[in-house]
Amino acid sequence: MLLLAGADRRLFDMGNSMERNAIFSLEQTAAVADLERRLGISRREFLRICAAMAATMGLPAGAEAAIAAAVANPTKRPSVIWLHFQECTGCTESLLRAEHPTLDRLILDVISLDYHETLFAAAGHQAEAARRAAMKENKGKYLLVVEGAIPTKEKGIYCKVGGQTAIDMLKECAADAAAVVAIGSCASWGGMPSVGPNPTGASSAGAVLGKAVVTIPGCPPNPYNFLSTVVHYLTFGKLPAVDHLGRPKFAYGRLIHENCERRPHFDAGRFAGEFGDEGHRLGWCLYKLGCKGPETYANCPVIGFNDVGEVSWPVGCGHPCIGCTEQGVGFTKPIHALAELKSVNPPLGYPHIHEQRGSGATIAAAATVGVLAGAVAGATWAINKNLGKDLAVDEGKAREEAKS
Ligand code: FSX
Ligand code: SF4
Ligand code: F3S
Repeated sequence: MLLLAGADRRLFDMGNSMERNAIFSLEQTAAVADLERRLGISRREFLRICAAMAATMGLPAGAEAAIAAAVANPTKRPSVIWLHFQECTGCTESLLRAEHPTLDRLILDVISLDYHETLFAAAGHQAEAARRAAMKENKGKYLLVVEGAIPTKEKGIYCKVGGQTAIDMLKECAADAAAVVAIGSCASWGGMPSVGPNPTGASSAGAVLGKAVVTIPGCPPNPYNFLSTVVHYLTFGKLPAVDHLGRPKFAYGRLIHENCERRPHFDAGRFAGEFGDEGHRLGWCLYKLGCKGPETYANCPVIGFNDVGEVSWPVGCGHPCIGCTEQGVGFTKPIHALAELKSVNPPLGYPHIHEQRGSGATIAAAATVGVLAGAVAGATWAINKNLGKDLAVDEGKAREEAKS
């Protein structure tokens, strides 16, 4: 997993030995031993996941230990009420289908999931009674997670659960919640159901509540971003810093285009012209196939999806980004339309002049740009990812030069 590779490095690189000792001494505690039993993962793997989350969120060194201590403590689990409205349930599916065997277990371990329509064994009045009981018991303390858009036309009759409209249920549940998290593009900004002609008046959780909520857009969103957000809340008692759209900055602070492994091809003018052509097979930039990476804010290239290696995200697999996180782009602009180039920020690193694959980054360039732009996690990842390739290219070149 990309994240875990970065986490190993983070654990190894922790400059301060006190910080290193803090996290490694946790390894011996009963709480972590118990977690090992509950989740069926090794202590070391658990600590690596905590380090990965700290790196993803761009937290300072030492945060790993705080995260590990909070996650290992089962008494701290926040109650979560999870609502489903107008959607495909892909948000929950992506969370449960995470290939890494620990991710779904970890998410379900760090929260107390007290109401979730698709995962509940209970049904009907029993389920609704459980929701109300959990809300009463955890008044003012539970996290409300909203998945799916909320239809607002005709007083909301297009979506009812237990005889209650989505509008009423959302308002009732939000009234006593400590925080509201909209998961997926549907709940974040309306998503696919809200794109014209929108016969049901599908709207976002924030618009229906008339207040800002934390949003984790994506169709589906990356479960790591949800997990990291919840773990931040669990560890520090507050949600992570967000942008003007309520998106955690650690995940949506940069354009996909800024971290894309194909960016050097973009800069060098090497584009795939059509699916299956030579440029496409060589892994060149997908801009001319309609890639929306230049106008989409998300960390997909940095953390990838699931556990299948470096290319586990749309562009990595050879498909243009459709901008699923971004209102006005995803499901709105035609897939083949050229993206708007939002910024001329340089990428996190440049390929060497001799390099044909265009995947390299010098440590200095990546680190400098990363630190300056506050994207240490992305830069670290870019260095880790490109370093091996760079070295391989450099070594190959050196061998050739030695021969001649
Ligand atoms: Fe589906 Fe979620 Fe898309 Fe929407 O994800 S994956 S339609 S964002 O609300 O279930
Ligand atoms: Fe990557 Fe797309 Fe940008 Fe090309 S246009 S560099 S494929 S994000
Ligand atoms: Fe969505 Fe684009 Fe990421 S389509 S999953 S924002 S690469």
